[in-house]
Formats: sequence, structure tokens, C-alpha cells
Amino acid sequence: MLDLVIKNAKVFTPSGYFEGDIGVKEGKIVKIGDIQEQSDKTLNVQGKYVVPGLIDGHTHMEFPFMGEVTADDFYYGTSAAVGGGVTTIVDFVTPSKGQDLLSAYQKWRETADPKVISDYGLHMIIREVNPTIMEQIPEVINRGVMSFKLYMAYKGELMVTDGELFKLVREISSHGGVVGIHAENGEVINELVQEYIMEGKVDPIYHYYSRPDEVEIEAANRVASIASLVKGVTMYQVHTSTGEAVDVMSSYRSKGMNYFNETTPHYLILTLEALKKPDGFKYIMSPPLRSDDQRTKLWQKLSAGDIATVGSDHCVYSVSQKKRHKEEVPSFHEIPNGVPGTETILPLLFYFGVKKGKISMERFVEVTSTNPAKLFGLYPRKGAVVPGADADFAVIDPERKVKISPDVLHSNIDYTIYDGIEVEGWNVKTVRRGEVVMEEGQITAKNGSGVYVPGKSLK
Ligand code: DUC
Ligand code: ZN
Ligand code: ZN
Ligand code: ZN
Repeated sequence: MLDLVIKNAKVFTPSGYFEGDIGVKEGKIVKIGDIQEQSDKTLNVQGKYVVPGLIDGHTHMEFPFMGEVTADDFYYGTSAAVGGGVTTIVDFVTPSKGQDLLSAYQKWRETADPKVISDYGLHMIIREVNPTIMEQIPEVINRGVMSFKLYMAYKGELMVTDGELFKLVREISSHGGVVGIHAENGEVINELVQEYIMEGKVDPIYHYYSRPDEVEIEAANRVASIASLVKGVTMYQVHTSTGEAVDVMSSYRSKGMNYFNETTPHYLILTLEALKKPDGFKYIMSPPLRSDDQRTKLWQKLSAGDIATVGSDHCVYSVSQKKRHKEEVPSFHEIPNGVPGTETILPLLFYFGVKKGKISMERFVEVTSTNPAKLFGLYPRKGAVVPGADADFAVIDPERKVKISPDVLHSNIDYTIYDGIEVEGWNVKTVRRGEVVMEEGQITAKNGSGVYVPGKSLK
């Protein structure tokens, strides 16, 4: 007797699609094909597209940053995730200044465990180097946190020096960890920010002018070069916003290095023009939104396979937080950086990517599920539709027309940066380890029903 059979599924994978039924027992896929066996529950998904549950490899829930803590806690944030067919998030443990890595990990687990609706994995941010931190890296990896994030920007808050970066890349790699990089030149940004402030140029668009394309491209070149000194390193640049930075990683990859890029939907959908709108402050994230030309390049590179993953960088601040609780919009440098995104990866990539003919369904699955699962040590438990894998699925109605608004989303804020955009194709059901956790916009799972999924190290 099976627990669940998904009937008449058209299932997309990185290598094509198949039509048939999927049998589930105890949260795992146990059978694929024409299933006649009895089951407790049947879902007929005729006419829909089934994809492996999305893995959003880039979220910041309850993230203390720039004087605010992000408004989506693990309950709201993972409700938004499953709303958008994301069955696993990988969130960034963020130690406070002076805190050791293991106590930060413990805090993240204790905060997330009682609240999560989706499953979750963790990355570790390292913001400073001291003997305790260096010593704890292997144990952090043992606990399933095999991917890290190092910042080349946010001087005084999260940025590490090039020397620290080198030291950390070497230590993380030697224990089979993966190094994520926020590549922006923090020193140059600081200079530009100070100059604009002195000149009284404080509107949101100056956030863009203070972080031009070149600061990302330079940092990408620098980190690629530094990391190439470390044998066997696996590195990925998070939230890549320029085609030139993607080219940097591709050129090292063609020399045999394991270098990858992640981009985010906002760089694929929006442009810097959004920062000039009356509510431009809502669109401040780093790296900033770019030109239409960069947006075109990113789509081309995504389609060509030069970008490995699409993660959301879900980092939500309410309007009041964005305005730092003032009436007037504050200077661009005081506005906390970050935008919502986990719930809209699927509809945006499906409509603007697949339906508009920019990427195939195979590529869609690869960048939203299979590749992040592989990169973060979750594969094949996650990111694969094979017997033995977790039964995680998003069920897409490819014809459903939806106008995006806060009303159709689950974050703990009352706006979306995609307000008014009409898409065709919407996630109508989310299955996480065999349980329907979202149906037609309703969250049907209990707080804390998601589990921590440890990532396996590369060693
Ligand atoms: N960029 C953001 O926009 N928010 C969180 C941190 C970051 O790097
Ligand atoms: Zn060591
Ligand atoms: Zn970042
Ligand atoms: Zn981020």
C-alpha cells in the first residue's frame, strides 16, 4: 500500500520529460511508471507540469543586517517558499560579531526547527577570522553546513580582507566545503558612497551609481585569481548581476576549475529604472539592479548553461524598515539591502524564461533544483525524480494567468517588487516529502513540519 500516487504526471527533469505516475511511501519516491497499486491518497495532475521541488539556495530569514532583522521569519519565509514550489531553502547562518560558528549554527537550528514549512539546509557566513573560527570549520561541515559565504563588500560589517579570504578558501576547501562569494569591491564602493553623500546625492538611484558594474567584475576577477591558488577548490559567485562576471567564472571553468555562478530573478526581470520610481527605495539590493543590456546578457548565459543556479536572495524588509522607520525615504546608504523573491522564482522563470522561449524546461529544472542540490551536497536526496529521492514536487498549471500582487504571496510584508506583472503559469500545488503543503495558495502544513537536511561534504 502506497501513501500517495501522483497520477498522469508530465514530469520534467534536466534530461527531458516523461509521462506517468509517481508512487510515494514514507516521504520517498518508490515507483515511477504505470502504477495500479492501492494508495491512501491520489493526486490527478493531468494537464499540469510536475517539476522536482525547487531548491532556493539563497535565503536570509531572520537576518540581522544593516540595523534591521529581516521581516520574514522561518515560518513566513518558508510559507512563501512552498507557495512558490520551493520545497527546500538553504539559509545563511549569520554569526554576530565575535560569535563562534558552532553557537551561531545552534541558534539557527533552534530558531528554524519549530517554524519551518519547507525543508531547509544551511550555509555559514564567515565575517571574521580568529583561531576559534578556523578550528570550527571542519565541525561545521560535519554538521551538514558544507557551503560558506564570504563577503568582499560591506566593509566594517561583513567584509573580509583578501588575506582572510585566501586563508578561509584554503581551509574550507581542505575539508570538502564549497565557497560562496559575494563579489563586489567594498573599498571602492565605500569611497563612492562617501562622495555621493558629500555631494548631497542621496536618492535610491545613487545606490546603483555607487556600485557600478566594474566593482562586481573586478571582485569576480580577484576572487577567481586568489581561489585558483587553492587546489581542488569549488567556488561559486552568488547573485551575479553582470555578464562579464559570469564570463570570468566560465573562463576559469574552461581551464578545469570548479567555478560556478548563481543569478537571481530580479536581475533577469527588472532594471535600474526601478530605482528611479517614487518607491525606488523598495528596489535596493546588492549588487544593484543593472541595465537592460546586462539583463539580456544574463538570460543568454542562463540559456547557454553558463549560469548554474537561480536563487532568490530572499531578504525581506517591510516598507517601514526600508525607510528606517522615518516619514521620508532615508539616504540610499541607510536603506537595508534586500528584496523578497523566493515565492516568485517559479512563475517569473517559467513565464519570462520558458514561455517566452529564452530557456527550456530542462534548463529550468536544472537551475532551480538539480544544480543547487548538487552544489550544496543535497543530491540525489533532493533535486532528482528517482526512486529513493524525497518526494518533493511543484505542480505547475502552465496556462494559469495571475497578476502578481501581495495578495497572492505569503511573505510578512505588504508589497512585492513585481507588483502588477502578469504571468502565465503558476504553481498550484506543492508536495514536500509526500505531503501536500500548499494547495491553491493555502498553506496546509504545520509549523515545524519541515526538516533540516544536512549537506554532504565533497570529501
Ligand atoms: N545583498 C542584499 O541585497 N541583501 C542581503 C545581503 C546582500 O548581499
Ligand atoms: Zn583544517
Ligand atoms: Zn550577498
Ligand atoms: Zn544574500
